[in-house]
Amino acid sequence: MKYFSRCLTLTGLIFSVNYLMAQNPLIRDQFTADPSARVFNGKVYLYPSHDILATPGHGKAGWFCMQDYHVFSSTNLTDWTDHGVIVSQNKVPWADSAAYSMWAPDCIEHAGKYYFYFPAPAKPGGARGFSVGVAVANDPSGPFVSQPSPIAGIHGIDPNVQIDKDGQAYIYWAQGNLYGAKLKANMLELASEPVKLEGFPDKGLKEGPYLFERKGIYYMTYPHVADKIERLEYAMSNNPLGPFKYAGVLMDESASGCWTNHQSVIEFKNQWYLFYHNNDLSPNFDKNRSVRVDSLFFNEDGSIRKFTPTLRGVGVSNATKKIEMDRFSAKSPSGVEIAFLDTLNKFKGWKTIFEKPGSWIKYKSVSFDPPKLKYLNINARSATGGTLLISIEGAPNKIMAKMNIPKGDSWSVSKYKILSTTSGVKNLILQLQSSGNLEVDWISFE
Ligand code: FUB
Repeated sequence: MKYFSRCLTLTGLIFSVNYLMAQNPLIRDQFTADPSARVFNGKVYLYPSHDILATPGHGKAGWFCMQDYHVFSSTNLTDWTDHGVIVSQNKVPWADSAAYSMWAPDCIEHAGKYYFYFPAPAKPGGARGFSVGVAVANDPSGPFVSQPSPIAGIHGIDPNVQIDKDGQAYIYWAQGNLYGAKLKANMLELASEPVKLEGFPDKGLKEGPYLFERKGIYYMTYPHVADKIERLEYAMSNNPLGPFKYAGVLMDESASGCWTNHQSVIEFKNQWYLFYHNNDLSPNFDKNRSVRVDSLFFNEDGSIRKFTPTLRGVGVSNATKKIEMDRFSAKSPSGVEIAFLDTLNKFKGWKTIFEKPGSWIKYKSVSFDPPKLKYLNINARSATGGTLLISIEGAPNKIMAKMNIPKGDSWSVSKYKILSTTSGVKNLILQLQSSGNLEVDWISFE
């Protein structure tokens, strides 16, 4: 896990602020799902669900279990700050504090205030099923104060709120199908009767609506169970409440078999991004999920290019920080495996295992700033001993460093002299030159 934290003491309260540095998944010290990403004041804010494992008396074993929400922020999509808990089930006046069902949320800014929308079951005696509540803050990272009651007229999950160019706010939610309504200017009450949104496949569960507008087109994105598990689809319209026209599959069912997916789309510094989730840190239990982000691209006609999830994710990695080659951009078809560093504590992350001479792994977009770095550090171990080479894509014969990893059981950090210095943003290739079995945790330059 690559993060450090500090504690701030303010009027007797302890606020913990964690700084996380990661590719996909983005957050590595807890489970995160259902990402709603937003750009506020030039920063990206991430409002995910917070999956935990149910324990006796706390949630239902084998099912989704969530008791609160954190918010994270980033200026570069690579380094994320955890601002801590913003809303929890025992601080919402109307919510059942024994339900552990704080499902997919959203947040939006209106007139200088931040409105956080979240689904939760009401206290016994209240509405059945899920209601949608609102908590309000003066800052995107909180503190958020929950409204005394949920929004009247909404029964369902996965709220999503968008404000149109004319200032009219819309709220969307799911209850098997997708629904929408106008919101009043106070952002707390419906201004129109809910309507079932039209234009989506009739069969199969649809949930997680997330609407965005680009060049006058309203894109409704949503997870849909077309076969056995969810995939991401989208539909287009020239009206925020539709009717929509089904436009295709955005992202296929996950290769890992994670049953759910859930998305949000933002434009940040002239690039579009899709946030989604997978079960990277919990391969055997898909209700403990992790948020990811990758770039999203549009075709000339406004349709969205089908999306391929990656481990490398987005952003430029600085060469002087720890680079995890296991979050690779590409690798040789055989001879390289990715595995957990510690199967008993998956939050420790992954390692790359090289097993075949010539096998390689590529990691894109590393910034050599300052340029002409002189040394490479590698945290590695090898049961056999062996030699690794590192080079820059496009210059295979110009070896940056040759690393003779000695035989041994323990992880150790070794320093090697750079043979050929570089500058700018480069794609790195790490390759096993010799035979043997070599494991690499991270590399960094100095
Ligand atoms: O996280 C609980 C539920 O799983 C969400 O509300 C759905 O969108 C699905 O991701």
